[in-house]
Amino acid sequence: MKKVITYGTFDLIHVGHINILRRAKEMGDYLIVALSTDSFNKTKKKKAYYSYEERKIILESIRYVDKVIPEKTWEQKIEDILTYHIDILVMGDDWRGLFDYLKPYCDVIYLPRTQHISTSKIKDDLYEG
Ligand code: C2G
Repeated sequence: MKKVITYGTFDLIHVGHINILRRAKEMGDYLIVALSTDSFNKTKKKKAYYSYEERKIILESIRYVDKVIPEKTWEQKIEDILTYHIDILVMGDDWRGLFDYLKPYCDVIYLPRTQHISTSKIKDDLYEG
């Protein structure tokens, strides 16, 4: 069984998130999403609209997602890859190169981001009313 992992905040789920989850799942048989906790979001200077628990419920309802684990630190990725026997790490290409240090442990693939959509764009568009 080929196991894939991806990391993120996944707040206000949108088509860009679904596209990365679908493509990540298509690369294997089992997809784990390491979901940024509310406190880890603080270190990322992000404030999610939905709490970790709400974002977890939403992700677990998506057909491509097989398991959701908490992302608490930048440093947990090697341990996650070893613990869950991960074959492929998939991220959007805004992260290109930043996870290459994981190549000794698993394949690292960066996929093109979905254009013209982001959680911050949604917030900005709503704010403009
Ligand atoms: N994404 C995408 N297209 C978009 C928006 C997001 O492909 N239009 C991808 C991102 O590249 C990322 C994933 O969706 O791979 C989740 O995006 P975020 O929730 O913004 O996650 P991020 O803050 O990038 O967290 O340790 C890694 C970090 O936790 C990644």
